[in-house]
Amino acid sequence: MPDQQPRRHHPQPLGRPRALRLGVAGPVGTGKSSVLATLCRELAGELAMAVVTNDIYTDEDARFLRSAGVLPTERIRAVETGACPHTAIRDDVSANLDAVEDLEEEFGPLDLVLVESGGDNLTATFSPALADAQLFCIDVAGGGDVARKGGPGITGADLLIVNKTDLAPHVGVDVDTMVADARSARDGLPVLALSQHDPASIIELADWVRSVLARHRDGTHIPTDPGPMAPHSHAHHDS
Ligand SMILES: Nc1nc2c(ncn2[C@@H]2O[C@H](COP(=O)(O)OP(=O)(O)OP(=O)(O)O)[C@@H](O)[C@H]2O)c(=O)[nH]1
Ligand SMILES: [Mg+2]
Repeated sequence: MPDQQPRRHHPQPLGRPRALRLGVAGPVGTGKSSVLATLCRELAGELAMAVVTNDIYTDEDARFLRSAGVLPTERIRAVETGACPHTAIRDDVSANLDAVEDLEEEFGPLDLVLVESGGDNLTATFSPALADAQLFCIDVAGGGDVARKGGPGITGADLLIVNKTDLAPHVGVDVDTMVADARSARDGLPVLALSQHDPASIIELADWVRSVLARHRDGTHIPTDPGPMAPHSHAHHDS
């Protein structure tokens, strides 16, 4: 039986909007959890934060973040989607919304809740019902032509990260070309070349989040939908 409980709504203190919910999506292994860990390291000293991770069958991402020691462990919740990762961030976001609201109730008022999507393909995006803003991660190790392949995350996410730029020389990718390709696919939306080994890029990432949070607070940030994934079907195995 699906849970029929009515959705709970937790009032915020007067004059304070609820936490900014920032989604992080992108293909498997592109560095989403590392981006979350970095944002916690950079921002937890100034913002009240919590994290929700999504894995298909495990809570591996949550365990990675807990062991990184970047936030108190109880502020990191795992949603086990048990299905295509995009389903839980796009089609039926109730498990994720419950996790976010539970964290807000227990530890609120919060400033920022980060939600990591399970690693999927190039077409997964967050529903605006779950994420106020979303960033999409691709990495140089996936090949220099990934940025040209498009898809709603690459073209429409609030921020596109071209990640692991430190690896570019080792995989024969020219970062400037990859970033230029990404920019031309995005019609003016921002692109960030990021590496865990490049402190300046980490500062830019944290500043971007601060700027979205400021716009969320003053009411000028309008959540936008990068668009749905391509039509697809799920195989059903009854036996
Ligand atoms: N060289 C390099 N490696 C990185 C960087 N960021 C992440 N990695 C490595 O890339 C691998 C995958 O990183 P994760 O952060 O787990 O990636 P993910 O997207 O969360 O992976 P899934 O949740 O499994 O889809 C790990 O071995 C990280 O250490 C980076 O900037 N440079
Ligand atoms: Mg991860």
